Amino acid sequence: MELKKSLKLEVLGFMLLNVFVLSMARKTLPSINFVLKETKYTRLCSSKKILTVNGQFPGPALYVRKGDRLIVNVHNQGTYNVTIHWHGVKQPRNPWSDGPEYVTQCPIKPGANFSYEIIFSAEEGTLWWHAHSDWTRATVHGPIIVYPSIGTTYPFPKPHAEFPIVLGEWYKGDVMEIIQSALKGGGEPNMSDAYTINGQPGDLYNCSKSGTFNIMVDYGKTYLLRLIGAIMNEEMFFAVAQHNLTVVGRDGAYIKPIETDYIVITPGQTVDILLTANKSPSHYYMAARTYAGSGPYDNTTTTAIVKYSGKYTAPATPAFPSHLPNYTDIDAVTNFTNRLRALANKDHPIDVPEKVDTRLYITVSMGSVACANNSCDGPQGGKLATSLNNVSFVDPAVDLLQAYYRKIGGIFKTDFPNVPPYFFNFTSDELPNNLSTLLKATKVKVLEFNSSVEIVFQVTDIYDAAENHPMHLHGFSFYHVGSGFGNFDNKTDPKGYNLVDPPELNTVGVPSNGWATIRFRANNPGVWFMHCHLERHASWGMEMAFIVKNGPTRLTSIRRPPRYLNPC
Ligand SMILES: *[C@@H]1O[C@H](CO)[C@@H](O)[C@H](O)[C@H]1NC(C)=O
Ligand SMILES: *[C@@H]1O[C@H](CO)[C@@H](O)[C@H](O)[C@H]1NC(C)=O
Ligand SMILES: *[C@@H]1O[C@H](CO)[C@@H](O)[C@H](O)[C@H]1NC(C)=O
Ligand SMILES: *[C@@H]1O[C@H](CO)[C@@H](O)[C@H](O)[C@H]1NC(C)=O
Ligand SMILES: *[C@@H]1O[C@H](CO)[C@@H](O)[C@H](O)[C@H]1NC(C)=O
Ligand SMILES: *[C@@H]1O[C@H](CO)[C@@H](O)[C@H](O)[C@H]1NC(C)=O
Ligand SMILES: *[C@@H]1O[C@H](CO)[C@@H](O)[C@H](O)[C@H]1NC(C)=O
Ligand SMILES: *[C@@H]1O[C@H](CO)[C@@H](O)[C@H](O)[C@H]1NC(C)=O
Ligand SMILES: *[C@@H]1O[C@H](CO)[C@@H](O)[C@H](O)[C@H]1NC(C)=O
Ligand SMILES: *[C@@H]1O[C@H](CO)[C@@H](O)[C@H](O)[C@H]1NC(C)=O
Ligand SMILES: *[C@@H]1O[C@H](CO)[C@@H](O)[C@H](O)[C@H]1NC(C)=O
Ligand SMILES: *[C@@H]1O[C@H](CO)[C@@H](O)[C@H](O)[C@H]1NC(C)=O
Ligand SMILES: [Cu+2]
Repeated sequence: MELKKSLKLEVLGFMLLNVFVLSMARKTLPSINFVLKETKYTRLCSSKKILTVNGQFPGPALYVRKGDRLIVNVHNQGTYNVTIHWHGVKQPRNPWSDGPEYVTQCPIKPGANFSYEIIFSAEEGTLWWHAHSDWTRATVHGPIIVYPSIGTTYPFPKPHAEFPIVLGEWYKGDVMEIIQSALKGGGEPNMSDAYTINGQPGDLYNCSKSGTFNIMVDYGKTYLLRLIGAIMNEEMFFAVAQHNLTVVGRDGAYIKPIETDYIVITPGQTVDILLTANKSPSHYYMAARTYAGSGPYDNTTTTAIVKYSGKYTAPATPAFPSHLPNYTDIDAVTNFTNRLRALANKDHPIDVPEKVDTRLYITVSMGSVACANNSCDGPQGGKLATSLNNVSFVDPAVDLLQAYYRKIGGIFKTDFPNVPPYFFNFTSDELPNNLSTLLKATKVKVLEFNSSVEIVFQVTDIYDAAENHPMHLHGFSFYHVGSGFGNFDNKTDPKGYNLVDPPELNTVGVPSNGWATIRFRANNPGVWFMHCHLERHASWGMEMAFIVKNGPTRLTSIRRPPRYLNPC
């Protein structure tokens, strides 16, 4: 079959690379180019160069159908190392194209290239792609829209039209400098200066009015908003003035519809929302602001406008969503999260492991490392760090996948602990600082092929880290079977698990001062990263990787590597 042309369409402010792929046997896969380059953008009254894909911010949307495959040729014409991750795409047997640097590949250096083969399988709904190298993802990201396969349709009435809504974060400074200088000094990185909806901060910031993103709607019609959490460091609340929202999907899987007047989205998550235009024709703001724990946060609010078609006098200022929860409204987070249920019907069955082969209890912690003469900017003059079960991930010299596949010794250890090395009252208000020391190392957990795995994430309150940690697993989706506050109790808490219709996710918000349990079947051989999707936490080491062993046959084993791999 011949290469499908990349149709360029200007739709909704996105240059869409339209890659509808035919689901049939083929010799040549459809392919498109991603050219990474520095591009000048003006926001908040100032201009700067940002790293983009094909000059676009947010980057181009990929449109596919369930089960498709496609090639993305990435050419790095920028000045930083880069890799691209296809967030939420399971990539069966194909960790080679997953993307996290030093985990499944070495970086694509400036001037170099790499071809990713993206293999879709069970995913249906909204996903996204983003850079997975330092903080380049701040500007290098875009939607992935997975339509139902031919002959099937949505489990809800077909929407009249759809809009990707990418929530992002804008820094006046250079993002790479911000994280590099924070890592050097040991303190917190600079806060962002704005949040964005499809690249635009909106009317509540200076110099933004002309560029505010808007959607046109017809009275009586229903629209699908595909909300993407491309934010760097904060969870967000989102709402539309005077309109209720019906949530129908999360992370590329359907859920039982929920009617709500606000939603919560963490970095890494996606939410599919139906919006019915049934209010008086006018202009209405959609708005997003952060749910923040302790500490300083960017308290600005990003907006876009829902505009009804037809003749009417629009207000000078659109109505603002009065139900948008306030910054510290933890009940609003819990109430929303606890309502999510997998659709779990005949056409969209789920398969929650009931028996568990491998159980992990993982503490999610802040911490620090000592600095000569206590001269750094972190607590007690040390450097801020983070850990999972007290291990703070250190990038290896060669990517883990290559080291594993080619049996290169000395790159990683396989003794990532199954339980925290030390039990204490993890969520106590007063934790001694001597708990904050952690171990810097490159450790993985090896899983037997097809074993069923349960992970309980337990947040600790070291350094009073009252934050929700969005934990993201590559290579799988998992079932979120339960969560709660305080210390996980392994006798009573499992009794409350939902094993009937838990939501199927790739990123779970672990509540601050609490825990969350996930289950999945390790049926995808490869090397798969797991990390907090708050970018500063990941930079400080809140990361680990699984190695899932091959199964008994060729079709249950890792595919052969692509012909060209970037060297380290
Ligand atoms: C990609 O990089 C390889 C290795 O440097 C090179 O051989 C190849 O020509 C490059 N391809 C393109 C399209 O630039
Ligand atoms: C961080 O913020 C401080 C204070 O506004 C500023 O002086 C500094 O240049 C910023 N750092 C970077 C890397 O942008
Ligand atoms: C916008 O600019 C004005 C005038 O320079 C300033 O007083 C105001 O604080 C700015 N507002 C924001 C949100 O930055
Ligand atoms: C909107 O949803 C909320 C939460 O489910 C509900 O309490 C409220 O009645 C709904 N409002 C309208 C106008 O339907
Ligand atoms: C936002 O934070 C700034 C300090 O960074 C503070 O001056 C301002 O009052 C805060 N605004 C709101 C609405 O909380
Ligand atoms: C929202 O939260 C901020 C910070 O906690 C507080 O200062 C403000 O009064 C709150 N606003 C409302 C409307 O509750
Ligand atoms: C959360 O739910 C509880 C119990 O239903 C209710 O009392 C509370 O008002 C809700 N809070 C928010 C912020 O929705
Ligand atoms: C630490 O302090 C000692 C004595 O004041 C000094 O000699 C040494 O150079 C300092 N080291 C660093 C890394 O600043
Ligand atoms: C753990 O600490 C919390 C908060 O300080 C406290 O409420 C709880 O009782 C403690 N649990 C135990 C078992 O001591
Ligand atoms: C973490 O590991 C470090 C280094 O091995 C050790 O000193 C510390 O006590 C451990 N902390 C906890 C909370 O397990
Ligand atoms: C349950 O937790 C306790 C510590 O709170 C631990 O000693 C025990 O081994 C755990 N049991 C299981 C089955 O994991
Ligand atoms: C870019 O990647 C190469 C290969 O791993 C590495 O040697 C180099 O240090 C990286 N550059 C930066 C700035 O991280
Ligand atoms: Cu985190």
